[in-house]
Amino acid sequence: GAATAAATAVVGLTGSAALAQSARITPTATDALIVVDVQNDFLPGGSLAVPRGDEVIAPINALCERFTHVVVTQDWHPKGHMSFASSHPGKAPFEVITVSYGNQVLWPDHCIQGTRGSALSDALKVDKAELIIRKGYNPAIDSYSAFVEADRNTKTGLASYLRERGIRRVFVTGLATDFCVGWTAIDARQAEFETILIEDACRGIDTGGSMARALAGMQTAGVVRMTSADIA
Ligand code: VGL
Ligand code: ZN
Repeated sequence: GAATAAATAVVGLTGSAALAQSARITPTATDALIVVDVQNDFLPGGSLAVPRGDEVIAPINALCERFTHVVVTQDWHPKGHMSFASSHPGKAPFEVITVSYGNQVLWPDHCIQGTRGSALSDALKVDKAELIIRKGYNPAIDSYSAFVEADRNTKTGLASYLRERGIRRVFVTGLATDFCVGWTAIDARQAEFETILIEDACRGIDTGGSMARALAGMQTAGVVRMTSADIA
């Protein structure tokens, strides 16, 4: 029906998977909202614009009011970063290459430290955020996840930060579902946080089957899917 179609449009689900059961949750002091990469370059007009990426802003702003603890992430690359196609002569954006830690998608230049494109959207109202964690600053390693860089070894410190602050459950939102949001959610599970993906507060890029892979990976990792209507 229409509800299923809407859910499918958001995260690319089909059939009964889109109707995964959920119960209402009231955020407590041991919960954190994680707002991933709502930066100008990932929004309409940006260099790596996520389709309908701007649609995450209203639900995230509303969620922010309901949570005591809010953490924001920023993709934060130096000029000439290895994830940029422009750093690999003859390569084009969205091609995939093999690097020391496995496959690397090549991207248009984006989120270069200190540029307008790397700034959080002006429309994002997350003033109460207690931490802004930056990632992807290592010139030779990409980092989709806010917990562990793409070498799957270098930690950002976020898990320890959250644990020291008594957080046990995280709610993940932002851009893009199939890259930074998905990897962040999977690594949150890896670090033993209860993890909820808020579907209407995410949008994906979907290149080379990335959306299906990310959703399967999240399911395997035990990420629960809800919508912001489930957060009372
Ligand atoms: C992202 C591609 C490259 C993201 C970051 O925020 O999902 N995607 N860098
Ligand atoms: Zn990036």
